[in-house]
Amino acid sequence: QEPSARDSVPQAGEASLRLLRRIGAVDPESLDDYRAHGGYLALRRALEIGPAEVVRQVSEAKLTGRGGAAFPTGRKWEATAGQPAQPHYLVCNADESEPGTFKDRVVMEGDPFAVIEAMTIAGFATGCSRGYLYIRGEYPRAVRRLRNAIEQARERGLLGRSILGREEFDFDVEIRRGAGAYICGEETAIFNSIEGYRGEPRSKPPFPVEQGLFGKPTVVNNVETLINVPLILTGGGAEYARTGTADSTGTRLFCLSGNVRRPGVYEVPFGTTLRQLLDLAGGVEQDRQLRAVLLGGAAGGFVGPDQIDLPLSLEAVREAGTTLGSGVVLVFDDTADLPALLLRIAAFFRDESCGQCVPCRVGTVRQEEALQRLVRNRGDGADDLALLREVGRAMRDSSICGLGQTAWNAVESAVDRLGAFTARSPGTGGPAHVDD
Ligand code: L3W
Ligand code: SF4
Repeated sequence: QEPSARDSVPQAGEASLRLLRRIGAVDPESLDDYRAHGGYLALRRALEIGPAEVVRQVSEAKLTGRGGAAFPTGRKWEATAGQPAQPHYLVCNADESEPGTFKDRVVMEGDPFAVIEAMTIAGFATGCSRGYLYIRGEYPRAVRRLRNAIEQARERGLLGRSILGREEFDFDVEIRRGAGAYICGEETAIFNSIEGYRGEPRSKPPFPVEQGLFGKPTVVNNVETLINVPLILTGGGAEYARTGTADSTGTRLFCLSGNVRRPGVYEVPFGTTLRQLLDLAGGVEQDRQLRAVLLGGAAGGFVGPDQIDLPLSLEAVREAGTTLGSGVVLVFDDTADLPALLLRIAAFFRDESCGQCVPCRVGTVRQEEALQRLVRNRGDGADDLALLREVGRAMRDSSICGLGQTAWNAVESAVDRLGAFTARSPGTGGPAHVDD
């Protein structure tokens, strides 16, 4: 049975909820209820102030992308809006496939009209007449709710021609479903998938803002990034930027899972420490010792218990050599078998590599093989550790896309920060099971 959106939302800390404030409170199938909860005020405001001022407010808010790379949204929008080639397209990346990531699902299931309103504002600001919502195929409830939201918005003049009576503003949204490939969350692989080709990434540059979907200027934003925009417009960009830290403004949705007492999606201001976040979720299950936290997902990296007071801001995690990625906080207690976990991550990248470029196609296989040998030898393999580093660097430096560039991050952090092959976790017992 599918859990309801409400099941995934924490009870603790609700007073500070902004992005999640309507979830569980609004009827996700009713446009009237969405309006009764403040819906569509931001679109009206956008139409009043005009596209250039919307982009200015988003830049002033210092909004950054929430899909993993944290690129400044205002810069992306400005670049797209200024392109002479027509038409412009908007793509909402809802292919949420990073292991341990489920925040966008909660938003799409619990507050689908917010996603459609935010896409409409983004389309207005960047001069797009068409938006594609590329959604993970394994999210049937989210698809149903978004489809319903699109239909209701169309019926009420909030999508389609002359939105809210503005003759010059036509914008509509089409849903496209992914088919289970992780790589189809990469922005240019999405373009190929929508155009009917194999979901393989394209080389960048040119960046999508210049040549994206169907070769036209395209703005691609993650679901969580977009739903910040109505908040920015109703409160103002400067006011928005007062939450969080100087360089990481606003709140962030974190997906807590693993050995934590109350897993779920938690919304906290940037700069909240990892310890505070874990405390919100009730701490480590059964009061066991913390062994590690995977921050940012398989493409992110591990941090150890010595980094529990790390502030979760872009600048602090960068300094610590890691990333917030798509908001994954996967908690492992002292029974965790790290080598087995690394093997699982390596198998994931080997499976999901699209095979288009050599460093990633071959590197992900070599990485998994070296890890298998290390596990078999219980860490006694200096040659294999050196090989892992060499392969990891080659993947990072020369892969076409983020998958290959980040495929070594988690392994590197576990080797360097957690001593994955030198200090076995207490309670691990014998060597990890390996499938040859
Ligand atoms: C205009 C420039 N635009 C960069 C744009 C670019 C893209 C964005 C970031 O994502 C992350 C990784 C993992 N002019 C530009 C420009 N852009 N320079 O900015 O670009 P980039 O290339 O830094 O990163 P990316 O390849 O888009 C890599 C994460 O994605 N990841 C997995 C994510 C999974 C989820 C999920 O499940 N929800 O998000 C895998 O790699 O963390 O940091 O739009 O076009 N000069
Ligand atoms: Fe494909 Fe990997 Fe190359 Fe990306 S890095 S294009 S996933 S082979």
